[in-house]
Amino acid sequence: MATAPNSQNRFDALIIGAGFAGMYQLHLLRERLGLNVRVLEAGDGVGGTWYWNRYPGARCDTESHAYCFTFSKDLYLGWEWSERYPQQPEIVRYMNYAADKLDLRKDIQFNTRVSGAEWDEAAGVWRVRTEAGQDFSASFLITAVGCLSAANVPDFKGRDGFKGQWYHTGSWPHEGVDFTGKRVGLIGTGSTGVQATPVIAETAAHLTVFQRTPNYSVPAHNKPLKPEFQEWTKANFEKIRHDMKSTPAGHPFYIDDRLAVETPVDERERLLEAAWKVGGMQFRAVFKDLMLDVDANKIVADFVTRKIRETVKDPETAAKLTAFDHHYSTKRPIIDSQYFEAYNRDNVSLVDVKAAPIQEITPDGIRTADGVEHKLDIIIFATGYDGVTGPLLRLNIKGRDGLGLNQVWKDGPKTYLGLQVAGFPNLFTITGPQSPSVLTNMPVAIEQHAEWIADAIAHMRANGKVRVEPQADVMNAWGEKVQEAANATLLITAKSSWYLGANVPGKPRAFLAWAGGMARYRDICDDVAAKGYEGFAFA
Ligand code: NA7
Repeated sequence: MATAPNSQNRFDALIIGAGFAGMYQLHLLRERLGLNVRVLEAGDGVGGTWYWNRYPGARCDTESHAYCFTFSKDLYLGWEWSERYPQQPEIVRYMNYAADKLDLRKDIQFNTRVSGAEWDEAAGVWRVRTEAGQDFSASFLITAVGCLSAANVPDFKGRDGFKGQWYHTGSWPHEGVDFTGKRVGLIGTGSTGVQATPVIAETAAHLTVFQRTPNYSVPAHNKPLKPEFQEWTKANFEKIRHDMKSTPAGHPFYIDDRLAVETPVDERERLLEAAWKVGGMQFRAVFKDLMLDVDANKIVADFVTRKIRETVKDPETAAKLTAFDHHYSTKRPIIDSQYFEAYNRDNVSLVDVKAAPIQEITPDGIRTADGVEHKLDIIIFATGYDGVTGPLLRLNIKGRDGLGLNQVWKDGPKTYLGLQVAGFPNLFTITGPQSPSVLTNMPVAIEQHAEWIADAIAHMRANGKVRVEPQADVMNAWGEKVQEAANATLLITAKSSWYLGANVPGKPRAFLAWAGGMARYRDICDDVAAKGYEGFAFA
């Protein structure tokens, strides 16, 4: 029986966030289980990360036909993507389409930012507060806050005394920013900086990119989708869905079986050139040993480096852009549209802030350690996020006996399957730390988690259970498996990666995601459920 909502804002389940995760979880709990659910969302619309990330050039790196819900064929067939990689506005339109089609809005409370959540042991409910002072309670609390929603804004000396405007890309003004005639400084060359650079360069008087660590990037080869392709995706929905569920990263393509180290040089070159023409994330599928073997990785890294050097005309700039400190694809792989080409423009320059770090922000710009003051009208922080754990920690979650999540995670995240934490009954974390999350095509990871959570709650209700949390010892065992999975790949070698928490000063170093592949993870979770939710304690 579902609990009737009342004046105390009492629900069966509260979900925080109305991106892909919150939307699907709401749909499942409401339609499949008949629960009374409320979604609390800080923004005034659905979209999650895409609601906030409106910076110039914001675009998804997963191909559009695979960056969407696939739990419903009807939903899939009812939408048509226009480009190979969807731009931010198109994704938000898609999510509004899904929200309408599934009639989700009536159970989402917008403009509501959660400021704290505490488990009430006596009542067996979560008590949730909002910034506006509203109180809610629910048997289940499900976080759907995304992995990249807590902005990392470096606390540079003088930042607030800057006379111009500054923005973080993750909370971009909805009305946009006009760069015409402006001197723009962009700090950061991760996926965001790489996407924004060529677009800003088109209108700014001058764009200065401040690069700390260079990143490899391959061309996205974005293009409008032809009607024949759109028809093909509709006719092949089942196959696309099956492939997305069968591959390690949740994309609808398979990694080649060939080993780079065993492929003759000429053949290797031919394969790399062909993969370069395909571009995008699929480039990495060229060899099976790319992420496993340093020699194989070097073959691909050298190829990408050569391509960048061929593109960038100024040899000094090309050298700075290719002074890599990590193996190819061991930090979040980047795909671009004319990023390196942008450095051939007269109005774009690159400043190496590893050689001369940013010392302060002056009223007129940015001063680097070599004494140069770069005069600017606008500064853009494309400096990334306190990834994966950050969005959860800033919710101020307290479990049994007032135990803070920040205390349990002070040396890095501890979870069981990235889904639950001991001491925090009935709290589920969609795409939480130590689950595949950011190493996969997110909608695939989200659908799997939301379905597993709905099944677990259904199991509890069928068996008269009201509480679930992991047994204390299983978290350590899962943590070891997560570490082993990362150690088996080259991902663990990238010391400056946000996957390891290295980008946020003071953040404990721990590999934040399950690197053993989405398909294998799904099997592990299914197996746990089949064994009566092994490792979970019910009351
Ligand atoms: P990323 O990938 O974390 O990139 C942030 C960039 O900002 C990166 O180049 C950082 O250099 C740079 N950065 C961060 N702090 C500083 C300071 N203090 N000084 C100079 N430069 C700095 O974030 P994105 O937003 O690009 O991408 C996030 C994810 O969104 C992406 O991975 C996709 O999953 C989608 P660093 O490399 O740390 O030296």
